Amino acid sequence: KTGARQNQSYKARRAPGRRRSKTKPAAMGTHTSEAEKEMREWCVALPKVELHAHLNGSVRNSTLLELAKELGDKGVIVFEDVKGVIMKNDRSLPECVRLFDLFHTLTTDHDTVTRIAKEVVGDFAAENVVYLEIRTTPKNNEAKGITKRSYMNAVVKGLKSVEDVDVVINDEKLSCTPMSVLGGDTKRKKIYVRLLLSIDRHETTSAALDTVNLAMEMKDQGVIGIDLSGNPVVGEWETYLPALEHAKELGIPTTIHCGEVPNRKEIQAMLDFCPQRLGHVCCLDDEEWKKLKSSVIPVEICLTSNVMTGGTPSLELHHFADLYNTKHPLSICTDDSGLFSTSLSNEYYLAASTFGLSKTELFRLAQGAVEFVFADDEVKKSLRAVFERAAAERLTS
Ligand code: 6MZ
Repeated sequence: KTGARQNQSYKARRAPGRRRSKTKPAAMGTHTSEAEKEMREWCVALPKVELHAHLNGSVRNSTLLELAKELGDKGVIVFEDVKGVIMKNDRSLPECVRLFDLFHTLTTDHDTVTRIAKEVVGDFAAENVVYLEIRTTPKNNEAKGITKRSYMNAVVKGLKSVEDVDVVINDEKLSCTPMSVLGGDTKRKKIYVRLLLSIDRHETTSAALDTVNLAMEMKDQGVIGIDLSGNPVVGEWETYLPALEHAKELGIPTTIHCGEVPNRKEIQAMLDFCPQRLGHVCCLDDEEWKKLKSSVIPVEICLTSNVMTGGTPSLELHHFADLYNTKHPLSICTDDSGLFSTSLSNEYYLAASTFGLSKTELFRLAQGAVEFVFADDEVKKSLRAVFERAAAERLTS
Protein backbone atom coordinates (compact mmCIF):
# COMPACT_ATOMS: atom_id res chain seq x y z
CA LYS A 1 0.00 0.00 0.00
CA THR A 2 2.64 2.47 1.06
CA GLY A 3 4.98 1.52 -1.77
CA ALA A 4 2.33 2.35 -4.36
CA ARG A 5 1.51 5.63 -2.62
CA GLN A 6 5.12 6.66 -2.45
CA ASN A 7 5.49 5.87 -6.12
CA GLN A 8 3.20 8.80 -6.94
CA SER A 9 6.11 11.10 -6.25
CA TYR A 10 8.58 8.79 -7.96
CA LYS A 11 11.05 10.89 -9.88
CA ALA A 12 14.29 8.95 -9.91
CA ARG A 13 15.26 7.71 -13.33
CA ARG A 14 14.93 4.06 -14.09
CA ALA A 15 17.77 2.52 -16.07
CA PRO A 16 16.93 2.50 -19.80
CA GLY A 17 15.20 -0.63 -20.97
CA ARG A 18 14.85 -1.98 -17.47
CA ARG A 19 11.78 -4.10 -17.07
CA ARG A 20 9.35 -3.10 -14.36
CA SER A 21 8.71 -6.28 -12.46
CA LYS A 22 8.26 -7.81 -9.07
CA THR A 23 11.28 -10.03 -9.46
CA LYS A 24 13.66 -10.49 -6.55
CA PRO A 25 16.79 -8.35 -6.52
CA ALA A 26 19.66 -9.74 -8.57
CA ALA A 27 22.08 -11.77 -6.52
CA MET A 28 25.78 -11.04 -6.74
CA GLY A 29 27.79 -12.24 -9.67
CA THR A 30 25.06 -12.49 -12.29
CA HIS A 31 26.80 -10.40 -14.96
CA THR A 32 24.80 -9.92 -18.13
CA SER A 33 26.91 -7.37 -19.95
CA GLU A 34 30.28 -5.65 -19.94
CA ALA A 35 28.67 -2.39 -18.78
CA GLU A 36 27.02 -4.17 -15.86
CA LYS A 37 30.28 -5.90 -14.99
CA GLU A 38 32.15 -2.59 -15.06
CA MET A 39 29.52 -0.94 -12.85
CA ARG A 40 29.59 -3.81 -10.36
CA GLU A 41 33.37 -3.54 -10.13
CA TRP A 42 33.11 0.21 -9.67
CA CYS A 43 30.68 -0.35 -6.77
CA VAL A 44 33.13 -2.75 -5.14
CA ALA A 45 36.01 -0.25 -5.48
CA LEU A 46 33.87 2.59 -4.09
CA PRO A 47 34.73 3.31 -0.42
CA LYS A 48 31.60 2.57 1.58
CA VAL A 49 30.10 3.09 5.02
CA GLU A 50 27.90 0.32 6.46
CA LEU A 51 25.55 1.42 9.22
CA HIS A 52 22.99 -1.41 9.43
CA ALA A 53 24.44 -4.93 9.55
CA HIS A 54 23.38 -7.62 12.03
CA LEU A 55 26.26 -9.89 13.02
CA ASN A 56 24.38 -13.19 12.84
CA GLY A 57 22.67 -12.16 9.62
CA SER A 58 26.01 -11.42 7.96
CA VAL A 59 27.62 -14.84 8.38
CA ARG A 60 28.90 -16.57 5.23
CA ASN A 61 26.83 -19.54 4.05
CA SER A 62 30.00 -21.63 3.93
CA THR A 63 30.59 -21.00 7.64
CA LEU A 64 26.99 -21.79 8.53
CA LEU A 65 27.22 -25.05 6.59
CA GLU A 66 30.46 -25.98 8.30
CA LEU A 67 28.97 -25.27 11.73
CA ALA A 68 25.80 -27.18 10.81
CA LYS A 69 27.91 -30.15 9.70
CA GLU A 70 29.71 -30.20 13.06
CA LEU A 71 26.41 -30.08 14.98
CA GLY A 72 24.97 -32.70 12.60
CA ASP A 73 27.89 -35.02 13.34
CA LYS A 74 27.22 -34.56 17.06
CA GLY A 75 23.55 -35.44 16.52
CA VAL A 76 22.30 -32.04 17.72
CA ILE A 77 20.62 -31.25 14.37
CA VAL A 78 19.84 -33.11 11.15
CA PHE A 79 22.41 -31.66 8.74
CA GLU A 80 20.53 -32.37 5.48
CA ASP A 81 17.41 -30.53 6.72
CA VAL A 82 19.42 -27.55 7.91
CA LYS A 83 21.48 -27.42 4.71
CA GLY A 84 18.33 -26.96 2.62
CA VAL A 85 17.17 -24.11 4.83
CA ILE A 86 20.55 -22.31 4.74
CA MET A 87 20.85 -22.53 0.96
CA LYS A 88 17.28 -21.39 0.25
CA ASN A 89 17.31 -17.95 -1.35
CA ASP A 90 13.78 -16.66 -1.00
CA ARG A 91 12.92 -15.63 2.55
CA SER A 92 9.76 -14.11 4.01
CA LEU A 93 9.90 -12.21 7.30
CA PRO A 94 8.49 -15.13 9.40
CA GLU A 95 11.04 -17.42 7.72
CA CYS A 96 13.84 -15.00 8.65
CA VAL A 97 12.73 -15.08 12.26
CA ARG A 98 12.82 -18.89 12.26
CA LEU A 99 16.18 -18.86 10.52
CA PHE A 100 17.69 -16.65 13.17
CA ASP A 101 16.72 -19.25 15.78
CA LEU A 102 18.63 -21.78 13.69
CA PHE A 103 21.62 -19.45 13.20
CA HIS A 104 21.77 -18.83 16.93
CA THR A 105 21.83 -22.58 17.59
CA LEU A 106 24.78 -22.81 15.22
CA THR A 107 26.73 -19.77 16.39
CA THR A 108 26.14 -19.32 20.09
CA ASP A 109 29.32 -20.38 21.79
CA HIS A 110 32.23 -18.11 22.55
CA ASP A 111 34.68 -19.43 19.98
CA THR A 112 32.12 -19.40 17.19
CA VAL A 113 31.02 -15.86 18.03
CA THR A 114 34.67 -14.80 17.83
CA ARG A 115 35.05 -16.58 14.50
CA ILE A 116 31.98 -15.04 12.87
CA ALA A 117 32.84 -11.53 14.11
CA LYS A 118 36.31 -11.90 12.60
CA GLU A 119 34.98 -13.20 9.28
CA VAL A 120 32.22 -10.63 8.95
CA VAL A 121 34.64 -7.72 9.46
CA GLY A 122 37.08 -9.29 6.97
CA ASP A 123 34.30 -9.67 4.39
CA PHE A 124 33.17 -6.05 4.67
CA ALA A 125 36.76 -4.77 4.52
CA ALA A 126 37.41 -6.88 1.42
CA GLU A 127 34.75 -4.96 -0.49
CA ASN A 128 36.18 -1.58 0.60
CA VAL A 129 33.88 -0.79 3.49
CA VAL A 130 35.93 1.78 5.39
CA TYR A 131 33.61 2.24 8.35
CA LEU A 132 31.37 -0.50 9.73
CA GLU A 133 28.84 -0.38 12.53
CA ILE A 134 28.02 -3.97 13.30
CA ARG A 135 25.09 -4.65 15.58
CA THR A 136 24.43 -7.74 17.63
CA THR A 137 22.15 -8.87 20.44
CA PRO A 138 24.13 -9.74 23.60
CA LYS A 139 22.87 -13.16 24.66
CA ASN A 140 22.63 -14.94 27.98
CA ASN A 141 22.80 -18.71 27.68
CA GLU A 142 23.21 -20.30 31.08
CA ALA A 143 23.49 -23.84 29.75
CA LYS A 144 26.51 -22.83 27.69
CA GLY A 145 28.00 -20.57 30.36
CA ILE A 146 27.41 -17.45 28.27
CA THR A 147 26.47 -14.07 29.68
CA LYS A 148 25.72 -10.90 27.75
CA ARG A 149 29.14 -9.63 28.81
CA SER A 150 31.05 -12.77 27.84
CA TYR A 151 29.20 -12.87 24.50
CA MET A 152 30.31 -9.30 23.78
CA ASN A 153 33.87 -10.06 24.91
CA ALA A 154 33.89 -12.85 22.34
CA VAL A 155 32.72 -10.42 19.64
CA VAL A 156 35.45 -7.91 20.56
CA LYS A 157 38.02 -10.72 20.52
CA GLY A 158 36.89 -11.50 16.97
CA LEU A 159 37.41 -7.89 15.87
CA LYS A 160 40.88 -7.90 17.38
CA SER A 161 41.87 -11.12 15.69
CA VAL A 162 41.34 -10.00 12.09
CA GLU A 163 44.74 -10.50 10.48
CA ASP A 164 44.83 -9.21 6.92
CA VAL A 165 43.19 -5.86 7.62
CA ASP A 166 43.85 -3.14 10.20
CA VAL A 167 40.75 -2.93 12.35
CA VAL A 168 40.41 0.29 14.31
CA ILE A 169 37.98 -0.21 17.17
CA ASN A 170 39.02 2.68 19.35
CA ASP A 171 41.20 5.72 19.09
CA GLU A 172 44.26 4.02 20.57
CA LYS A 173 44.87 2.08 17.41
CA LEU A 174 44.64 5.11 15.15
CA SER A 175 48.28 5.99 15.51
CA CYS A 176 49.53 2.39 15.28
CA THR A 177 48.75 1.80 11.64
CA PRO A 178 50.78 4.23 9.56
CA MET A 179 51.17 1.80 6.67
CA SER A 180 47.52 1.09 6.18
CA VAL A 181 45.10 3.11 4.15
CA LEU A 182 41.38 3.53 4.27
CA GLY A 183 39.64 2.83 1.00
CA GLY A 184 42.80 2.08 -0.94
CA ASP A 185 43.32 -0.84 -3.28
CA THR A 186 47.04 -1.34 -3.13
CA LYS A 187 48.18 -1.08 0.46
CA ARG A 188 46.92 -3.02 3.44
CA LYS A 189 43.28 -2.16 4.06
CA LYS A 190 42.05 -0.37 7.14
CA ILE A 191 38.52 -0.32 8.51
CA TYR A 192 36.94 1.47 11.45
CA VAL A 193 34.59 -0.87 13.29
CA ARG A 194 32.11 0.16 15.95
CA LEU A 195 29.55 -1.99 17.77
CA LEU A 196 25.89 -1.38 18.44
CA LEU A 197 24.16 -3.53 21.04
CA SER A 198 20.73 -4.70 19.94
CA ILE A 199 17.76 -4.99 22.25
CA ASP A 200 15.64 -7.86 20.97
CA ARG A 201 11.87 -7.31 20.95
CA HIS A 202 11.43 -10.53 22.97
CA GLU A 203 13.34 -9.02 25.88
CA THR A 204 11.91 -7.68 29.13
CA THR A 205 12.44 -4.10 30.31
CA SER A 206 15.03 -5.29 32.76
CA ALA A 207 16.97 -7.28 30.13
CA ALA A 208 16.85 -4.26 27.81
CA LEU A 209 18.23 -2.06 30.58
CA ASP A 210 21.05 -4.58 31.15
CA THR A 211 22.00 -4.20 27.48
CA VAL A 212 22.14 -0.41 27.74
CA ASN A 213 24.28 -0.63 30.89
CA LEU A 214 26.56 -3.10 29.16
CA ALA A 215 26.95 -0.67 26.26
CA MET A 216 28.05 1.98 28.75
CA GLU A 217 30.55 -0.40 30.38
CA MET A 218 32.04 -1.35 27.00
CA LYS A 219 32.41 2.15 25.59
CA ASP A 220 36.18 1.88 25.46
CA GLN A 221 35.91 -1.33 23.43
CA GLY A 222 34.19 0.11 20.42
CA VAL A 223 30.59 -0.12 21.66
CA ILE A 224 28.98 3.06 20.51
CA GLY A 225 25.20 2.73 20.30
CA ILE A 226 21.96 0.85 20.90
CA ASP A 227 19.62 -0.73 18.39
CA LEU A 228 16.06 -2.03 18.78
CA SER A 229 15.35 -4.99 16.51
CA GLY A 230 13.82 -8.47 16.36
CA ASN A 231 10.52 -9.87 15.19
CA PRO A 232 8.41 -6.76 14.48
CA VAL A 233 5.14 -8.45 15.41
CA VAL A 234 6.40 -9.32 18.89
CA GLY A 235 6.42 -7.07 21.96
CA GLU A 236 5.28 -3.61 22.95
CA TRP A 237 7.08 -0.28 22.55
CA GLU A 238 6.45 0.53 26.24
CA THR A 239 8.60 -2.46 27.24
CA TYR A 240 11.75 -1.04 25.61
CA LEU A 241 11.10 2.64 26.14
CA PRO A 242 12.71 2.82 29.62
CA ALA A 243 15.93 1.32 28.24
CA LEU A 244 15.93 3.63 25.22
CA GLU A 245 15.30 6.62 27.49
CA HIS A 246 18.15 5.42 29.71
CA ALA A 247 20.44 5.30 26.67
CA LYS A 248 19.40 8.85 25.83
CA GLU A 249 20.19 10.01 29.37
CA LEU A 250 23.61 8.37 29.15
CA GLY A 251 24.29 10.05 25.81
CA ILE A 252 24.35 6.76 23.88
CA PRO A 253 22.98 7.15 20.33
CA THR A 254 20.10 4.89 19.30
CA THR A 255 18.79 3.47 16.07
CA ILE A 256 15.40 1.80 15.84
CA HIS A 257 13.84 -0.71 13.43
CA CYS A 258 10.72 1.16 12.45
CA GLY A 259 7.70 0.19 10.36
CA GLU A 260 8.79 -3.21 9.06
CA VAL A 261 5.10 -4.00 9.44
CA PRO A 262 2.23 -1.48 9.73
CA ASN A 263 1.74 -0.43 13.36
CA ARG A 264 0.41 3.08 13.59
CA LYS A 265 0.72 3.60 17.34
CA GLU A 266 4.23 2.25 17.52
CA ILE A 267 5.54 4.11 14.48
CA GLN A 268 4.21 7.39 15.90
CA ALA A 269 5.89 6.66 19.24
CA MET A 270 9.19 5.80 17.53
CA LEU A 271 9.16 9.04 15.54
CA ASP A 272 8.31 10.98 18.71
CA PHE A 273 11.26 9.36 20.50
CA CYS A 274 13.57 10.91 17.88
CA PRO A 275 16.39 8.37 17.73
CA GLN A 276 19.61 9.34 15.92
CA ARG A 277 18.69 6.97 13.04
CA LEU A 278 15.82 4.76 11.88
CA GLY A 279 15.99 1.44 10.04
CA HIS A 280 13.69 0.37 7.17
CA VAL A 281 10.61 2.69 7.50
CA CYS A 282 8.68 0.54 5.02
CA CYS A 283 5.07 0.64 6.17
CA LEU A 284 4.41 4.27 7.02
CA ASP A 285 1.08 5.88 6.20
CA ASP A 286 0.83 9.40 4.75
CA GLU A 287 0.84 11.17 8.08
CA GLU A 288 3.79 9.15 9.43
CA TRP A 289 5.64 9.70 6.18
CA LYS A 290 5.19 13.46 6.50
CA LYS A 291 6.34 13.31 10.10
CA LEU A 292 9.44 11.30 9.17
CA LYS A 293 10.38 13.78 6.49
CA SER A 294 9.98 16.80 8.72
CA SER A 295 11.99 15.03 11.46
CA VAL A 296 14.99 14.70 9.11
CA ILE A 297 16.04 11.54 11.00
CA PRO A 298 18.52 9.66 8.78
CA VAL A 299 17.17 6.38 7.41
CA GLU A 300 19.12 3.14 6.96
CA ILE A 301 17.86 1.77 3.63
CA CYS A 302 18.03 -2.00 3.07
CA LEU A 303 16.79 -2.63 -0.49
CA THR A 304 17.18 -6.38 -0.88
CA SER A 305 16.04 -7.13 2.66
CA ASN A 306 12.86 -5.07 2.27
CA VAL A 307 11.93 -6.78 -1.01
CA MET A 308 12.68 -10.25 0.35
CA THR A 309 10.70 -9.77 3.53
CA GLY A 310 7.77 -8.05 1.80
CA GLY A 311 8.25 -4.61 3.37
CA THR A 312 8.07 -3.20 -0.15
CA PRO A 313 6.30 -4.77 -3.17
CA SER A 314 9.34 -4.54 -5.48
CA LEU A 315 12.69 -2.83 -5.86
CA GLU A 316 11.22 -0.36 -8.32
CA LEU A 317 8.53 0.66 -5.84
CA HIS A 318 10.93 0.97 -2.92
CA HIS A 319 10.57 4.15 -0.85
CA PHE A 320 14.26 4.85 -1.47
CA ALA A 321 13.20 6.81 -4.56
CA ASP A 322 10.94 9.17 -2.67
CA LEU A 323 13.41 9.76 0.17
CA TYR A 324 16.28 10.24 -2.27
CA ASN A 325 14.35 12.67 -4.46
CA THR A 326 13.34 14.77 -1.49
CA LYS A 327 16.94 14.77 -0.24
CA HIS A 328 16.03 13.04 3.02
CA PRO A 329 19.23 11.87 4.79
CA LEU A 330 19.75 8.19 4.09
CA SER A 331 22.40 5.53 3.75
CA ILE A 332 22.43 2.29 1.80
CA CYS A 333 22.92 -0.77 4.03
CA THR A 334 22.80 -4.58 3.79
CA ASP A 335 20.85 -5.58 6.94
CA ASP A 336 21.76 -9.29 6.68
CA SER A 337 24.22 -9.85 3.84
CA GLY A 338 24.52 -13.60 4.56
CA LEU A 339 20.82 -14.23 4.96
CA PHE A 340 19.93 -12.33 1.78
CA SER A 341 22.99 -13.30 -0.30
CA THR A 342 23.99 -9.71 -0.93
CA SER A 343 26.84 -7.31 -0.18
CA LEU A 344 27.05 -3.56 0.31
CA SER A 345 28.56 -3.22 -3.19
CA ASN A 346 25.60 -5.14 -4.59
CA GLU A 347 23.15 -2.85 -2.77
CA TYR A 348 24.84 0.20 -4.33
CA TYR A 349 24.71 -1.49 -7.70
CA LEU A 350 20.98 -2.14 -7.24
CA ALA A 351 20.38 1.50 -6.31
CA ALA A 352 22.13 2.55 -9.52
CA SER A 353 20.51 0.02 -11.83
CA THR A 354 17.00 0.36 -10.44
CA PHE A 355 16.81 4.11 -9.99
CA GLY A 356 19.22 5.22 -12.70
CA LEU A 357 21.76 6.85 -10.39
CA SER A 358 24.99 7.97 -12.00
CA LYS A 359 28.42 7.20 -10.57
CA THR A 360 28.65 10.70 -9.16
CA GLU A 361 25.28 10.31 -7.46
CA LEU A 362 26.29 6.93 -6.03
CA PHE A 363 29.55 8.38 -4.80
CA ARG A 364 27.78 11.27 -3.08
CA LEU A 365 25.37 8.79 -1.49
CA ALA A 366 28.25 6.77 -0.05
CA GLN A 367 30.04 9.93 1.06
CA GLY A 368 26.89 11.33 2.67
CA ALA A 369 26.64 8.35 5.03
CA VAL A 370 29.77 9.62 6.84
CA GLU A 371 27.64 12.33 8.40
CA PHE A 372 25.35 9.75 10.06
CA VAL A 373 27.96 7.55 11.75
CA PHE A 374 27.82 7.31 15.54
CA ALA A 375 31.61 7.63 15.87
CA ASP A 376 33.18 10.88 17.04
CA ASP A 377 34.31 13.88 15.01
CA GLU A 378 37.89 12.64 14.66
CA VAL A 379 36.71 9.52 12.87
CA LYS A 380 34.31 11.57 10.75
CA LYS A 381 37.16 13.89 9.77
CA SER A 382 39.28 10.96 8.73
CA LEU A 383 36.41 9.43 6.71
CA ARG A 384 35.70 12.74 4.97
CA ALA A 385 39.35 12.81 3.90
CA VAL A 386 39.04 9.25 2.52
CA PHE A 387 36.15 10.32 0.32
CA GLU A 388 37.86 13.49 -0.78
CA ARG A 389 40.88 11.47 -1.88
CA ALA A 390 38.70 8.88 -3.56
CA ALA A 391 36.63 11.48 -5.42
CA ALA A 392 39.51 12.42 -7.67
CA GLU A 393 40.15 8.80 -8.54
CA ARG A 394 36.62 7.39 -8.77
CA LEU A 395 34.74 10.23 -10.39
CA THR A 396 37.01 10.68 -13.36
CA SER A 397 37.03 7.04 -14.50
C1 6MZ B 1 14.34 -7.12 12.58
C2 6MZ B 1 16.33 -8.25 12.52
C3 6MZ B 1 16.31 -8.26 11.11
O1 6MZ B 1 21.77 -9.82 16.88
O2 6MZ B 1 22.02 -12.29 16.71
N1 6MZ B 1 17.43 -8.88 12.91
N2 6MZ B 1 15.35 -7.68 13.25
N3 6MZ B 1 14.24 -7.11 11.24
C4 6MZ B 1 15.20 -7.67 10.45
N4 6MZ B 1 15.03 -7.64 9.10
C5 6MZ B 1 15.18 -8.76 8.24
N5 6MZ B 1 17.41 -8.87 10.69
C6 6MZ B 1 18.10 -9.23 11.80
O3 6MZ B 1 21.67 -10.90 14.64
C7 6MZ B 1 20.43 -11.51 14.34
C8 6MZ B 1 19.30 -10.77 14.99
O4 6MZ B 1 19.16 -9.47 14.39
C9 6MZ B 1 17.80 -9.09 14.33
C10 6MZ B 1 16.99 -10.24 14.91
O5 6MZ B 1 16.75 -9.96 16.28
C11 6MZ B 1 17.95 -11.42 14.78
O6 6MZ B 1 17.71 -12.45 15.73
P1 6MZ B 1 22.33 -10.95 16.09
O7 6MZ B 1 23.80 -10.81 15.80
